Amino acid sequence: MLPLTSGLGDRRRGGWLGVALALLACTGTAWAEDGYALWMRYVPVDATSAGGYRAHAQEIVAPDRTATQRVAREELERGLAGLLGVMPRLRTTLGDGGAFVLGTPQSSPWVAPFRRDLQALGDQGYLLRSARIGERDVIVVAARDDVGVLYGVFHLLRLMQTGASLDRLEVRESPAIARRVLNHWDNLDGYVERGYAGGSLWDWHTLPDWQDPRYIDYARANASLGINGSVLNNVNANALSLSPDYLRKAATLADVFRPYGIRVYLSARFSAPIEIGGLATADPLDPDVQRWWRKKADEIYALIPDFGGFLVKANSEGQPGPQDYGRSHADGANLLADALAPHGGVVMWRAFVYAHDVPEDRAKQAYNEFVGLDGALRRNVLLQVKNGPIDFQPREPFHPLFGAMPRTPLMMEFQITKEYLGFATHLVYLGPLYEEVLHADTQARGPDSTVATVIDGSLDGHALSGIAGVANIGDDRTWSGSHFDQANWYAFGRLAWNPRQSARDIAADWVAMTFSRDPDVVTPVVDMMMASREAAVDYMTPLGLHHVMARGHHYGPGPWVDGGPRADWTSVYYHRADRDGIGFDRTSHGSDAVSQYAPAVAREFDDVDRVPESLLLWFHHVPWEHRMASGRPLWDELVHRYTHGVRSVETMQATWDRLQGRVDAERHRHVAAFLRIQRNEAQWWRDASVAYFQSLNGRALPAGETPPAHPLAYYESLQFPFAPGDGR
Ligand code: BDP
Repeated sequence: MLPLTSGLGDRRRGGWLGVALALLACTGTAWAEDGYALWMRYVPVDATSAGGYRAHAQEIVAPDRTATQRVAREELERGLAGLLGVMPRLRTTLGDGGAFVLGTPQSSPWVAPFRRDLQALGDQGYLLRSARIGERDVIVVAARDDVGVLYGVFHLLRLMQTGASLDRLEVRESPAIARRVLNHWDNLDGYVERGYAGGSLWDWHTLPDWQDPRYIDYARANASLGINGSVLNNVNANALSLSPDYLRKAATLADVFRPYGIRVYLSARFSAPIEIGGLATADPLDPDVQRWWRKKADEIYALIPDFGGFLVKANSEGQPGPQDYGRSHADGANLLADALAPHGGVVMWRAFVYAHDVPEDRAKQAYNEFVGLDGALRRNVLLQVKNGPIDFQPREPFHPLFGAMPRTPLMMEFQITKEYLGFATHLVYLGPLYEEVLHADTQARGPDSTVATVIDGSLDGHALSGIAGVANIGDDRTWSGSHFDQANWYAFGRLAWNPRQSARDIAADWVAMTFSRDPDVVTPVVDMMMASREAAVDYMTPLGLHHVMARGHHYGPGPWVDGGPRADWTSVYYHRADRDGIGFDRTSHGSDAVSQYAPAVAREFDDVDRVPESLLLWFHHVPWEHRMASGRPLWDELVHRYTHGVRSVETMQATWDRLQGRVDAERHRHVAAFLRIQRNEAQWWRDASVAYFQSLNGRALPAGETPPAHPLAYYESLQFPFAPGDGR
């Protein structure tokens, strides 16, 4: 078997050889279905669809002057070779056959007539249209800029990969959010914090001299989704990443990514002026410090002219920051913003901040810290807010800062890597989680003030807008540590482009491109994916429970976690269970976190009869007898949910088993093995949690429920010193 998929995107293999290889790849047996190709497999389409597509595929009429123009054309060639087994003629003028016509009004005379149609599109938007030019039927991929054309090509390929018709084609797309960014929590030594997909993709040691072809495939995958930024290093940053040597390495990655419309950003360590600048302070009001950052920005832009900017974690979990000098987060953010502003860079300042001395319900702290800074941040600062007020839990209410800072562009931070959702071994499709948050109504300016309208800038009229996903990408052959985790990268990218899309539709596209277009595969797999997040919530943190994972590495259950350096790093702080009841009272009678939401939302969350049951224990401390909508007492309902979570995974296993023979054996086996792990770990979660809460309330199990397999002490004794991804 040929290792065909390695370095599939290596442009040095371009031209006829690349096409020949792609054709060979399509003959069937030579294709290694190891997941490397992601959703860009370009396997042959059925004969009927192919007939329709081939009519257009005699020529590609495209400009060939810029690197982006070239990669757009090459991607189309690669796609057509795989999907249809054809090698269209490449032309810069229109010939006499059916053609795909690519370009911008400036780069192509054939696209110039569409100038007016493109006016309504935003930057990077594109138009796909079937049109007649002279006597010829063509498919036009038109945009205002080259990157828009590249995005349009990927969209066109998606249509073909999913078997859509190209007749009467009329697609207009513009990104809703300007900065669509991956955050890599990659350390300079190659370790990925909260990474479950192997080591870092970036080989800092061999950069800048060696450019791993995989960097190109990474860029292709992101461009296929419209992701246009990459923060290369961990938010728990090492100042060395700003040193001349590492900047040269980053500049090389920027060079590789540039044709694909991806800008490089770096996480900046606030104390870098001390650590690599030799200054005695990093005080943001110190003129030497200000000068240092300005010079640093100049140095970066000399190497990376389109550098995106800095991401900063400051005064959070031990990271240095402006408060070390008695200054505010605004002072800190503005210091860096002023240094970047002359070059057009932005600061993405993280709101994931909670105090050292734990004075308050942790869920309230970021809001308290930042809400008063509205209007105090420079125009090139985005405040990057995690989706919920605690920390990437299987379910959280939306963060109360969304809608609360009208004068500040707020950026979303989602986690794609599944730190709290079973790592890469659990099949949990995050599309529904993202969708739930984006569609949540903050009610900040009345109804329909959804989180999506906050972050796309439309609610308060911000041109600067952004969304970040903490990447689940590593050097594992599958990129994401499992086949199904690729779907989370994919869904993040698609929703970043258009946060109003449905998670189900996105899943359907992904399955069709990744596994099979056969509806007998797509339908059950999509159903399985759509149910998977709720399954994980049920077996891990039902009814609004949160942060009950094992300490540190967060692998497996740890509802008993207590003691240690700070209360809000323990589980008992969050669930507050005892003999009589369970849940965190965040109502107006408790920590009053509810008051951080707009009044209509606050009233709903505050009222035990109106709060969604899925968030009950997030906002309320209730007795074990509390009557649930099902008619069951809370305790019975809790156990029922845990068990239901396990059963849901069994249903997923059964679905997957039935697909044997319809999905290639290589990936089928891999997924089946991971589902077995998930099934066993779901049972572990259920049993450990039931045993623990039962030890507090002394209640009998509801009728029909199986007792945990082991006594509580057994679950408490389990140790996993080498669980992956732990912070260090
Ligand atoms: C937590 C992670 C930790 C990160 C932190 C952050 O456990 O590794 O550094 O978030 O977002 O969820 O800064």
